[in-house]
Amino acid sequence: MSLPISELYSWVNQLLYCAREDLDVTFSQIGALDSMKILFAILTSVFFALSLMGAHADSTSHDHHGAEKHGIMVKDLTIRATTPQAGATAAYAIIHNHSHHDDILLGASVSFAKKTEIHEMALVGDVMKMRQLEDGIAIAAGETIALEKGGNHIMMMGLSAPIKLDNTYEITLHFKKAGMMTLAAETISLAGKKATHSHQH
Ligand SMILES: [Cu+2]
Repeated sequence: MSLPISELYSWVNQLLYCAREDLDVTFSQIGALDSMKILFAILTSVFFALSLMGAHADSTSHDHHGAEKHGIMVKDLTIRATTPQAGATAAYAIIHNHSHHDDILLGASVSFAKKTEIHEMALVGDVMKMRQLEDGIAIAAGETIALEKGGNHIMMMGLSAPIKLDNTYEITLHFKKAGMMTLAAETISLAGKKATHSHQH
């Protein structure tokens, strides 16, 4: 969108003409100073609108297992390799809300599992159990959340095949404001598995 100044100025004059018709004031009563003020106000709002359009442009950038969209930065997306028998696995990431408004990680989806959920770990009696976070995970403006071993995580159940170290897996994260983000996850080994929960769904 670009409007020549002359066009804007004739638009302002048109507005002033209408104002004169409606309010029965003469052009000279409105005065050159006021018309300059109106022109300045219009130019300001045009530039403001343009800068908003720029800020909200879909500026998705990709790097290694990370991406940014609408100010949501995802880093270190990893998925855990499985044994041939395992029917489920977990994925982890660091998510930073770089934007000026709160967002929510509503869920995730993958093509290689029947069901993908956001889980939390909770102490039930003296046993750590995981359960679904139905409302997702809120990420306030400026806040960083970690999906990590022993904490909140992305859970994929009903795997169509074991997760292998040398394969690449794409995970789509669903954010309330930022929308969908699809990233390639780094596959991590089963080593250190004792730090994770048992998969009993
Ligand atoms: Cu889980």
